[in-house]
Amino acid sequence: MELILTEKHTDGYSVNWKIKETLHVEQTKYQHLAIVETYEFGRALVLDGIIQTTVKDEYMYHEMIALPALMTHPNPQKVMVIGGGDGGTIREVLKHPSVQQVDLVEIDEKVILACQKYLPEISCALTDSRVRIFVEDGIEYVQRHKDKYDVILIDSSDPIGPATNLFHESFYKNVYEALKTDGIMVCQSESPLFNRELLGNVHKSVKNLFPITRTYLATVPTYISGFWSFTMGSKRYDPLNAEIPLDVVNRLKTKYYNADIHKGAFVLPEYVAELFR
Ligand code: AG3
Repeated sequence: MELILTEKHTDGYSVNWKIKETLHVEQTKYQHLAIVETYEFGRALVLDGIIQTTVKDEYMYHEMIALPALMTHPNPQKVMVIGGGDGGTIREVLKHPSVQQVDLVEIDEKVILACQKYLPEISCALTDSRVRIFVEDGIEYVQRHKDKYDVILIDSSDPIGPATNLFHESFYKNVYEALKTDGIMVCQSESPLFNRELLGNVHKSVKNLFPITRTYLATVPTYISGFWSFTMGSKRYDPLNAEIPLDVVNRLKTKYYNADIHKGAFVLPEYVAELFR
């Protein structure tokens, strides 16, 4: 019998994934969680029916949520990742030579446990001694920390379910305050084609708080529309002026990010640029 996962994006658009095997399924306190083995993209984490990451293309997303901010900041030492319980973002953060501590704040411990068991190539960095794991709501966690982090990365699922409030200006304000005076935040800000209003609102909210706001794009083939957006808020450093040290980039062993991508990712097609005018 053929196993199919139907990923429903809108009333008129779904994507069908042929599945070799379902490795894990559970209803957690927060969401429906599954780990499946797909034919085209290898193993995948699925939350509330939406593919969150696959072994074949995860590096495109994880490198691009983490490295532009880390390479913009001249000396990132203390980093927080909100969400991202699969560990992929943490793995990229830890590649940077100046990083000393990464705090992961993930609301759903079951995501961490399932990814540690079934997606070791993505979750491997979670056992690094520089990582501290807090199983907690990121909204509450940021409220208690002021002036502490160099970089904060918001690696959330879509703005439905447990991540809804991670897209609000009141949350970004707390993120702003948790950052040091020259800190940088990046949030994943969804598809620039399917979530236009949301992306426009995220950009506007970040711009209300941070002197430098930049949205950038990356291709992530398994996410809806293939293009994905990230929005950076920076208190001092502009990613467009970042001097990218080539010796550092080369040692990161990336498969997507490089110094040219760093510059090119911020070049926006008109259909995206017009959202911010
Ligand atoms: N975070 C972003 C997943 C968004 C997928 N949404 C969608 N396809 N509609 C994934 C977490 C990876 N660390």
